[in-house]
Amino acid sequence: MSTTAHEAATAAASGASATERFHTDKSPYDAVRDVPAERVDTLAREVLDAVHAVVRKHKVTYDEFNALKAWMIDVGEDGEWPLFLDVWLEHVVEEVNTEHREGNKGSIEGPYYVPDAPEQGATGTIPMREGEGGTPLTWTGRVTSTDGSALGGAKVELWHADSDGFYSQFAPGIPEWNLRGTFTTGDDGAFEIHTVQPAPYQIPTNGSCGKLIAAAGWHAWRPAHLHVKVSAPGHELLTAQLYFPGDEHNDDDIASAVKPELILDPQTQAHGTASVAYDFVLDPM
Ligand code: MBD
Ligand code: FE
Repeated sequence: MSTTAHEAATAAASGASATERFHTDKSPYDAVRDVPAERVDTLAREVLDAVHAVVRKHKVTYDEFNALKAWMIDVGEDGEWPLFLDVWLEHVVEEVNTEHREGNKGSIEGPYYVPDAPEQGATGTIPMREGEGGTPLTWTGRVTSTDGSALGGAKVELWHADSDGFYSQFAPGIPEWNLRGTFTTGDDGAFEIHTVQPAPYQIPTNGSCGKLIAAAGWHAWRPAHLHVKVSAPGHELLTAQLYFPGDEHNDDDIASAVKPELILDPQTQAHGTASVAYDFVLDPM
């Protein structure tokens, strides 16, 4: 895919927007203020030990060390630390924090979640533009607890890229809440969501993460995906992504965030639309 001027501007902006968003939505230092020094010491020391081992093993040169410094400065200036960490680290953090669960498998949040997307009820259409691109998709499902009981009033927050691979609030010229909505299950735990299928997604290639990808000879693709957060009182928050069968990047995701349990089985309907059933099972706290 060639990169047009519009796409370049968009990609550069999305990294910096993710940094701004992180500063406004999260209080990361509040969250870690109570981490004991002993724990910080262990983690920081073992990370450094692991890096030292790589330097020794590969006899890293001063040119390489200075290239790393320059690149890390760029990542900060580009605002791409959220992107870098979510693409190359978050999947393991997600893994170790959810391995006890009996309910649904989850996946990483990524850099583009925004809380408080507009409420659409149990059955509704996600906010979208007139003539929004992409195959229309009807998704029916239920939210239950691990004991099988229906979770009425559960929230299903859905956000995803448009058919050009862009996220509202992180790319210019898209209405604020486009393809972002909050659905609330009925008493039976059921929901019905109308949206469009997103396109495969290329992480921004013109910033410092893109420089790393190009320098290493990697690719920048994620398979097409729907992001969700599913929550209900007394239950652990589920953050997940859902994927589409046959996507060539399901086995080769730059963010390593695909699990077989998260691949949908959509059925093509008359008029080329698609429908899919996918339920969520939440673990009690
Ligand atoms: C995305 O859309 C995404 O979901 C992740 C994990 C990283 C970069 C862009
Ligand atoms: Fe995404």
